[in-house]
Amino acid sequence: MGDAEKGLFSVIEKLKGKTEQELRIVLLGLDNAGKTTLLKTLASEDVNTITPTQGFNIKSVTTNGMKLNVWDIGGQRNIRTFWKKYLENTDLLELSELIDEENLKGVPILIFANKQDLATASPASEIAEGLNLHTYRDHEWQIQACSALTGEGVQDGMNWFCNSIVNKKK
Ligand SMILES: Nc1nc2c(ncn2[C@@H]2O[C@H](COP(=O)(O)OP(=O)(O)OP(=O)(O)O)[C@@H](O)[C@H]2O)c(=O)[nH]1
Ligand SMILES: [Mg+2]
Repeated sequence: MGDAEKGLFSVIEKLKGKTEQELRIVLLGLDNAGKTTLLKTLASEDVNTITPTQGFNIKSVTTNGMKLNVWDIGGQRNIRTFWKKYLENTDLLELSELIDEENLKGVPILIFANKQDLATASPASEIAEGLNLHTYRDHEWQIQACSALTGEGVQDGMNWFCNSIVNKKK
């Protein structure tokens, strides 16, 4: 392929928005849960100047040889009605409420039990029980204790996700 063709090829791939190793992740959760902090930690950015998200943020991060396009959608009540709009072609969803969405068939679910650096944080096991995760039969799921602020547990969660995608493709 010549340079011009390569350039065109990469533009087409970008327009298609998805190559084999490029995945789309949607991060959902209540306001103040720490989604934007998590996203910034994943992207190795400063987490000290974050304000509530009024719409959404998108960042691309590369991990485990995969390009992850992560959508971080504001969790305030008035924004939650728009969540479903973001769910087409999604490779990962965080949040149980939308589990039966047709667009999310077979999508693995990773739940971050965030803020574990706080003494008052609920343990992951309690959250798993509260969300009835054991009743989910149609999605692979995992709960990961983490602190988006310190980064602890964040990479473990992403490793699980990347492995589950790789295993699905086998
Ligand atoms: N102690 C502690 N605080 C955290 C952690 N993650 C986020 N926070 C704090 O929680 C607050 C809310 O974090 P955000 O990342 O803005 O939360 P969000 O889920 O994006 O909120 P919305 O955009 O409103 O949906 C901020 O003050 C963060 O510093 C964590 O792991 N530990
Ligand atoms: Mg936010």
